[in-house]
Amino acid sequence: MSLVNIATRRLLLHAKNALPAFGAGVRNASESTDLREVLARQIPEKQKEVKEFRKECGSKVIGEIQVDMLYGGMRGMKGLVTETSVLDPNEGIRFRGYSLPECQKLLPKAPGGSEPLPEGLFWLLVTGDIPTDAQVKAISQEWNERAAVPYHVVQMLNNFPDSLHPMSQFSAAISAMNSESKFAEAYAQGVNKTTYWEYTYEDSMNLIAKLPTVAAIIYRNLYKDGKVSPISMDMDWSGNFSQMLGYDNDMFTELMRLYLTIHSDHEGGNVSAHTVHLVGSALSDPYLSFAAGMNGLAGPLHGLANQEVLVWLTKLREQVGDNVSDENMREFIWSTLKSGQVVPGYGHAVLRKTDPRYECQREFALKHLPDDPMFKLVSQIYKLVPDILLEQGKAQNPWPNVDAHSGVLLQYYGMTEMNYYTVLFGVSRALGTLASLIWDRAFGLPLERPKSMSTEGLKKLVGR
Ligand code: AMX
Repeated sequence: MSLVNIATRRLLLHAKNALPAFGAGVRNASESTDLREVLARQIPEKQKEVKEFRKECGSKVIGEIQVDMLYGGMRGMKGLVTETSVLDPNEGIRFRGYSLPECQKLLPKAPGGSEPLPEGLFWLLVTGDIPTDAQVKAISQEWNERAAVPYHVVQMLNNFPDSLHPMSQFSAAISAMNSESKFAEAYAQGVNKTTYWEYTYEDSMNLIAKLPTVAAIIYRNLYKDGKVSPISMDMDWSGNFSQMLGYDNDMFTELMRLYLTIHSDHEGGNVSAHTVHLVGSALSDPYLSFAAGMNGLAGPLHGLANQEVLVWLTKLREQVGDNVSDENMREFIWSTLKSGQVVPGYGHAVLRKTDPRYECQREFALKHLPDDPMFKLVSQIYKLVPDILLEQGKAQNPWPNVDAHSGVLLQYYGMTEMNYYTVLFGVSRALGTLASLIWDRAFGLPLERPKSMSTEGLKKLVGR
C-alpha cells in the first residue's frame, strides 16, 4: 500500500513579485493576489451586465434550428453561454480573447522556464485578466496548501485492481472526494442561493489542488512502486505534479506546464465541458460534476484519443517497421479507414484548420526532440493523413487536433504508459470546466433542460 505523505511544511516564497512587461491591450484590472476577492468584486458588475443585456436583447433571434442538427449532435447550434473561451473554426481557441501564442507570451513563467504556468491560465479563465507573477505565485501557494487527499480516497485507489483503467480510477476518486464538498454541506444547511458561487469556488480550488496527487497515486500504483513523494510548498502546480509522478527532469516539468495549459479549455460544447456544466446545473457539487465530465473525456472520440493515437502508432511500427516509406504508410492509413475505424488525432467537430494546440506541441518537439523517431513518424503522418482524409471525402476537417501530438512528447521523456495519458488531459481540463462552473453559479444559471423530440413529432412539426 502506498503512503501519501502530504507535507504541511511551508517555505517562504521567493520575493520575486515583479509585474511582467505587458504589451498593449493586455488587461490586468487588479493588483490583489486574492483570486476570491478579485472575483467577488467582478461578479456584481457581470451580473448587472447580463441582466441589462437580457432585458434589452433577451428575445432577439440568433439562429435557426434545422432537423439535421437534432440528429447531428447539435453541431453549429448555439445553445450555451461559456465565458472562459471561444473556439474559432479557423483560428482555434481563444482563452478570454487571447490566442494560444498570446497566452504563451503573456502568462507568467516559472523562474528560468519558458512555458506558461497553468496557474496563470486559471487566473485568466476565471477573471479575464492576465495575472502578475505575484498573483500566479499566490495560486501555486494556495493549491499547495489545499492539496491533501482524504485518506479514504487514497485507500480506495490502493484497493483498485491494476486492470481498472486509469480514467475509471480517476473519476471514481473524484466522486469519492465529494465527502469534502463545501457546496454540498452549505446546500444541506440551506444557504442563500446568491452565495452558491462562493462554495463552488472553494470546492473548485480544493479539487484542482488535489487532482495532481490523485493522478500521481494512480500512476505510481499502476506502473511504479506505489510511493508518491510529498508536495513541496515552494514548487508550482506542474513542478509538484512532475515530482509526484516521479519525473526528476526540468524539461518534463516544462512540458507539463505547457500540456496542462493547452488542454484546459475548449469552449463550452465539447463533451467534458458540456457535461460538467450540465451536471452542475442540477446543483450536483463540483466534485460530482467534474467526475461526470471525466467520464465523457474517457471516450475515444474525445480525450481518450491521445491514448488511441499512441496505440495506433505502435501498431503502425509493429506492422510496417521503422523508417517506413510514404507508400507503406499511406497503405496503413487506408487500411485503418477501410476497416471502418477513424484515424485518431485527426478531425474535429468545430475546428477546420490544424489545431494551434498541435502546432505549439510541434514547436516544442522541434526545439527539444527534433531527432526523436516517434516525432519524425508523427511529422510524416501529418504530411500524409490530411490528403487521404480529403480523398476519402468524409471528414469535414482533415487536420490534426491536440491529441495527435501529445503522446509523442510524453513518451520521449519516458512516460510510455499510453493508457494513462487521458488522466493528464483530465487534470488540465479541471481548470477550464471549474472556472466555468464558478461563473455558472455566479450567474445563477438554471437547471439545463433542452426540449427533445421524437421522429414522429419532428415530422409533424415540419408538416410531413
Ligand atoms: N478518421 C476517419 N474518419 C473520420 C475522421 C478521422 N479522423 N474524422 C471524421 N471522420 C468521419 C466521421 O467518422 C464521419 O463518418 P460517418 O459519416 O461515417 O459517420 C464523417 O467523417 C464526418 O464526420 P465530421 O463531421 O468530420 O466529424 P464529427 O464532428 O462528427 O466528429 C471527431 C469529430 C473528432 C469525433 C472525428 O473527427 C473523429 O472521430 N476523429 C478521430 C478521433 C479524435 O481524434 N478525437 C479527438 C478530438 C479532439 C478531442 O476532443 N480531444
